[in-house]
Amino acid sequence: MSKVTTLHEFIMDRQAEFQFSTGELSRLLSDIAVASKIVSKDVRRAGLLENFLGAEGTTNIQGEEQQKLDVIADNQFINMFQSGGEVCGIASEENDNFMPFKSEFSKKGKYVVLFDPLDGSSNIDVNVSIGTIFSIYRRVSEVGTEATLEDMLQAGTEQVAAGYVLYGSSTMLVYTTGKGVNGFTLDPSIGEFCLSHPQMKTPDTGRIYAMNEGNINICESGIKEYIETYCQQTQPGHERPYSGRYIGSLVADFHRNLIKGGIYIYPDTTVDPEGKLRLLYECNPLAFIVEQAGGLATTGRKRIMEIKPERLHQRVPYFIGSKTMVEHAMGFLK
Ligand code: P6P
Repeated sequence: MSKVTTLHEFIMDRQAEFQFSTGELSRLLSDIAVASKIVSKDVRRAGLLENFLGAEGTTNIQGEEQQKLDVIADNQFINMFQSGGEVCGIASEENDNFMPFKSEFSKKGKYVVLFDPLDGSSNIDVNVSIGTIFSIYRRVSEVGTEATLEDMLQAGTEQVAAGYVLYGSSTMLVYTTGKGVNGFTLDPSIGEFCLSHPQMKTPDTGRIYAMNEGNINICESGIKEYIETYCQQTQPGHERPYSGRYIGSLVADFHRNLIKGGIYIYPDTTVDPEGKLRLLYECNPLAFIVEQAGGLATTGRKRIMEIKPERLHQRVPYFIGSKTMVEHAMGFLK
C-alpha cells in the first residue's frame, strides 16, 4: 500500500521551495486546512442543526441574502487568521470593508488573505456542493502597522498562494504556491487532508461548457453565437455536441472542468454590467490555479491576473478553463 502523504507533511516537505520559506506561509496554509475541516464538519451536519440552515436575516454588500452557514464559515476563517499570527488583515465576500487586525501580535503578520468563505451558499439548503476560495498576498504595507486597503488591492499576479476547498461528495482542498497544483482529499477517519491529486494539469481542451444559459439573451451576441453555433452543434469527428453542465457553484463547476477539461463562462450582462463574479476572492485565486494547471482565465478580452483592482468587491466577466476552449470562445467576441 503506497504511503499516504498528509497536507501537513506535503507543506513541510516543500517549504524550502518557497522564496520566503521562513515557515510562516506553511503555518498559514495549515491554519486554512484546519479551518476548512471545521467548516466541512458544519456543512455536513447543517441539515441536522436548525440554527445552521436558512437565512441569517441579513444581506451582504453584494446585496445577497446571507445564509447562516455563510456567517459561520466567515467567522471561522477570521478567527483562525486572527489567532495564527501570520495574517495582518483580510477581505471577505461577507464583509463590507477589509478588516485590518488590531492586535500588536497580528500587525506583525506578513500576509493578507482575501476569501469567499462559502461560495454557492444559495445551494446549502438543497444539498448541492459548495466551496471556499482563498487568495494569499504578502502585505505591501510596513510590518508592525495595520493592514491597508493597498494590501488588498494587488493584481492577481502578486498572489503567493491560492486555493479552494470543495465540500462535495468528499471534501477536497486544492492549492498552489506557484509550483504546480496539488489536491488533497479529507479522510474523515483520521481527520487529515491526504494527497490524492498530485501535480494537477487540466486538459488543453474538453467537451463541457458551464454557463447559466438563462443569461444567453442578455449578454453579448458573440457568446450566444459560440454556445448555439458551436457548443450545441455536433462537430466533425464527434457523435454529439458538447455537454452543458452548470451546478450554480463556481468551485464545483471549476473543479469538474479542471479535471475533465471544459470552460466556465459568466459574462457581463444587462443585469450585471461588470459581470457577477468578484475579482479578488473568486476570479483571481481560481485563475492562479488554472494557469498553474496549464489553463487560461480571462475577462473574454484580457488576462484576469493582470487586472489592477480598484475596488474590494469589484466584479469582472469570467472565462476560465481549458486553454484552447477559452481562446476559441474569445474568438467569438466582437
Ligand atoms: P447564477 C454563487 O452565487 C456564484 O457566485 C457562483 O458560485 C456561481 O457559479 C454563480 O454565482 C451562480 O450565479 O446567476 O447563475 O445563479
